[in-house]
Amino acid sequence: MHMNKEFEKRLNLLEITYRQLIAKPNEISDIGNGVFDRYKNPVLTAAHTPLFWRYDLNPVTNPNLAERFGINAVFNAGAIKLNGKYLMVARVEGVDRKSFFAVAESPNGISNFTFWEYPVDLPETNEPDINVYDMRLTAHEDGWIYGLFCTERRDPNAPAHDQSMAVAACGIARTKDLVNWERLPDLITKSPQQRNVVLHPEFVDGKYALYTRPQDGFINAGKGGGIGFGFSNTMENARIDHETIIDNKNYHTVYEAKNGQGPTPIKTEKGWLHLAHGVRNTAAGLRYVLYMFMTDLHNLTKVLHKPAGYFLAPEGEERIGDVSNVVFCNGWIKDEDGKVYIYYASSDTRMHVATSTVDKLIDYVINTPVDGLRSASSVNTVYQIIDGNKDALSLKSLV
Ligand code: M1P
Repeated sequence: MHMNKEFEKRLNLLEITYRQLIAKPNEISDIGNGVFDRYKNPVLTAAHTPLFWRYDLNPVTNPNLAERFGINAVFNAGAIKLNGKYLMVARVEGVDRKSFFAVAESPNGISNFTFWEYPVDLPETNEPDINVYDMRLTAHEDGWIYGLFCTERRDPNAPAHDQSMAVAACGIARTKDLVNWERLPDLITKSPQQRNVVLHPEFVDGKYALYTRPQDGFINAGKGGGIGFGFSNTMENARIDHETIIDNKNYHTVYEAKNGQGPTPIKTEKGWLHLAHGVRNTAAGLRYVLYMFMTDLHNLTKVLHKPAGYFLAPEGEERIGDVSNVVFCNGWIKDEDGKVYIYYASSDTRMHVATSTVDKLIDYVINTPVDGLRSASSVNTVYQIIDGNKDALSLKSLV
């Protein structure tokens, strides 16, 4: 096959750049806060998608080696460890704004993430999805790996002049290997909008337990917006008749406008560890941060501990992207040794990792002061720490 010089040069450069990116090591970025470590490089970006997805590599049909399928962003990934590999099921968004899912794997969880050859071939229901995104993976005790995601379709009641009104529902698919997926009917609840639905990994009294996020509008929470919880008898025709709000939005907090469950909670000896996102409105638009809480091992609706404020907020380049001032997490992996890999997206653009341990996260959730909901309470908390430190310092001088 004849390749013109320009084509050859361009292909060579593209391949070198891609290989360098995939081979790039990653390291902890700074001293951190004692709870988690951030890393210098994002772990997945649009540039990590294979060249053979984006380019027709045939010099006859594409002599200029022009990009044929542009990728805009890679973000909001579900995560799971399978057969010794750290896997993310990323939301890959094309320049056409449509998202789809694709699996990327890494040998160590912090670098060298490489996409599998093909994106996920997700079956559809009778009502085709317009856009799918934000998959949460749950290895359920029934033996399946479930992927719950948002399926978005135009609001059938939208007037012709409004081309942005949409309905978000929870799509459900299951797999054993992340290659072959079985699509199940969408979740039915009483809420007109559902996003951020997450399957609990264990049965509760023989039922499937799900975290939900009922909303009145597609963007605005309206009367909804908290993290809900409900039961379904089956996942083949999932239906929640009653949702209980276990963690509500709250005035003058980082989850004032709305919130949503992040990844599947992690079971610990002290309770279930939850990571969630909280949203508040500002003059510069919505600000998304991550926060944590812990629920009771036996009563999943009972919040035992909830630190004040955010756990992780956008920093540096994380603050800039397609939807700036956003961090979002729908995937984390707890390793056999207790290390936790938190995969979070910044500004709807790229994926990062932060690492911690189950012990550190338990300590964070239990021992960080709660939100007193008033400035005076915050001052009181600082006073307590200062006074406690006097004792600590005088003890130190005795050592
Ligand atoms: O743009 C920020 C996020 O907005 C939505 O989050 P929520 O469901 O809480 O409203 C989602 O579209 C999410 O994908 C996106 O990252």
